[in-house]
Amino acid sequence: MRFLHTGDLHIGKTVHEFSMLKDQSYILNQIAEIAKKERVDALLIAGDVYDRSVPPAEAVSVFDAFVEQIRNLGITIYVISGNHDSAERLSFASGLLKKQGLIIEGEADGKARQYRLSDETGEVCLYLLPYQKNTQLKEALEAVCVDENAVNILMAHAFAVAGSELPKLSDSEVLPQVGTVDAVDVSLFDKFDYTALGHLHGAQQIGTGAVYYAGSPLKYSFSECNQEKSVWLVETQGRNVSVKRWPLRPLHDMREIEGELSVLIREDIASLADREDYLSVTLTDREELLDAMGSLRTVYPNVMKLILKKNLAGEEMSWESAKQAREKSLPELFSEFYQAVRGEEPDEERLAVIREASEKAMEE
Ligand SMILES: [Mn+2]
Repeated sequence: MRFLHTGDLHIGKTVHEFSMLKDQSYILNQIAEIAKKERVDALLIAGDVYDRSVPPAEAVSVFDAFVEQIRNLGITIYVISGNHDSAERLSFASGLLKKQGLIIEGEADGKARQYRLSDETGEVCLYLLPYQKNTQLKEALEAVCVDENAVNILMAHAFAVAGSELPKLSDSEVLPQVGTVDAVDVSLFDKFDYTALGHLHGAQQIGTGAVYYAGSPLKYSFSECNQEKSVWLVETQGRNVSVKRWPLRPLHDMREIEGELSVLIREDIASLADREDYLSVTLTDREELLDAMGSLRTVYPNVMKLILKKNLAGEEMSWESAKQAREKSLPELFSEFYQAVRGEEPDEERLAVIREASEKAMEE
């Protein structure tokens, strides 16, 4: 049998105030294309369907269109809740939907739900474990009695590590834990032939067994700039399991660029890559810039983040100059500030107002 493993869709997420809905629709469509091309039997969605427990209406519509598209291909869908989902809301009408080939396991009750699938290639036992506390998760896993005559596949939403080795982490995961204290060890999954995990946003294998994170289908933070997003194609044949990576191509990629404003907005520079990519721009200019974001966005409409290199740590005022600043009078400091912001000396009228205010302050 053939499965497609994805997760951490985070439908409805905004990144630096940009809605990702169009990008999400686009990438879900691509996942449906892959599912169709590979003629998979089932789609596994390993939690964090939505970004919030109360998703915006548009996000629900996007997911609704996606499940319909997949079901129209005759593919069964298995979904578990992640830490971002509301288990109850996600489970709405799940009893009815089950009969329609959309299986949603939202509510954690310390037990793994078991589904049995079979065709001419053999039997598969699928265990679904919605997001829950580690103690419950461990108990549920220990209680699972795998079928030695079938391929045993587990789907869970958890933070798994192999020994003391820290997995690849991203900024968009919002992990409440630090280090590996709250993680579960990968050895817990030893009895399964494939473990389809959700929670971490970088696609990766944990340890040396068949334990895989699908990762989010899109880059949701600049810490994921260099990740390649993908889905896993899992094929079972008798008691054997093979895993293949299918890369995803986003509508807009996420990149970081750095340089002087005047250079970055040059036509020959901007045309080197897709200018509609989501960008984090670091400007190296030393002088003050008026409306740098506005200038950048005329060339790169999707600038998400602007960093001024001269404001970065290491360029802070030294103790010497801080002391000098303290010894300066208020009108002197105002003149310097005005000069820095406006590029010219303040006029006499403005200075008079500051002098007056300064003298008043001294009197009090
Ligand atoms: Mn997630």
